[in-house]
Amino acid sequence: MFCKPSGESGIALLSAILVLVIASVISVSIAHQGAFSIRKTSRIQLMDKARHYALGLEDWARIFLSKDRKDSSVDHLGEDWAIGIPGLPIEGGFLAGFLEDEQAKFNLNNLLGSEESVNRFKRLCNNLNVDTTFVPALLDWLDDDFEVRYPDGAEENYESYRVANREMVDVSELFLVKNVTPEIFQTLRPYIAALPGPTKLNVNTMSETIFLSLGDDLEADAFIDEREEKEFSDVQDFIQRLQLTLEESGLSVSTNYFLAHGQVTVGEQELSLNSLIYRDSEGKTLIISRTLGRY
Ligand SMILES: [Ca+2]
Ligand SMILES: [Ca+2]
Repeated sequence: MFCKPSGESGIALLSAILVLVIASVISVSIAHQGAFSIRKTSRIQLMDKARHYALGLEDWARIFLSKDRKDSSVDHLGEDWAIGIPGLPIEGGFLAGFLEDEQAKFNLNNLLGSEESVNRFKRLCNNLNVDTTFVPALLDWLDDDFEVRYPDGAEENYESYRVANREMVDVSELFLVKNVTPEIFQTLRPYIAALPGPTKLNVNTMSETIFLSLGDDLEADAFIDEREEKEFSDVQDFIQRLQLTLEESGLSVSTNYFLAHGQVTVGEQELSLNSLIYRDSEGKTLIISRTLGRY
């Protein structure tokens, strides 16, 4: 869904940058290990090579995002960063990757910031037929006090539970919250994020489901049609073109947090990469978290 081509020039540029990054990855890899034939290398060497490629993909993502911020301050799905790499042959295998806008999703850490965020989250749950009984326990999990919210909250007194009493670092923490079933977690998973501090939702990248959580009686078709016509230049543009009457707080047309996904196969070795990247208003990037694992 994030692989929208935005024209040949974008793809050509993307490939050119990727080739440069991969070339540097290979030279680092060779410098580390000495030149070797792929057939003669051990499993560990192949895995090491796969890791270099995965980190190369991450570098590529950072370069790309940095360039994107210098080009414009608006982020939308027609931009080059949203194209993705469906599968590029490399020596002994292939690599693939794509970037996901984490501000297209509901940030669970926004819940303590405003009543409006709680309303949006409950609306999201209702629209997905998810029972909201767990929401007070989630707020207790996040807030830094030990006062149980009535009637379904949960602090230290709940079974063998240890509440975090701080922001979530990863959405998987939701799974630990009282009254969150595996079904609830799986249903919400595609629509939620755990980002540091309060963040805004990007109206240019959010899904229909997230759009519908912004207010009652909204029309998703009109939203998608209007956005495909042209991305929203600012929040006012979004409100006016769709003739909306809703709470404007917490909305934006640009993004600071992206999730880079990568898959690398070298010989028998397969490696996945998930890196949360922060990009500031000048285009400087920072890796917030990184998971490298076999898939
Ligand atoms: Ca952009
Ligand atoms: Ca608490």
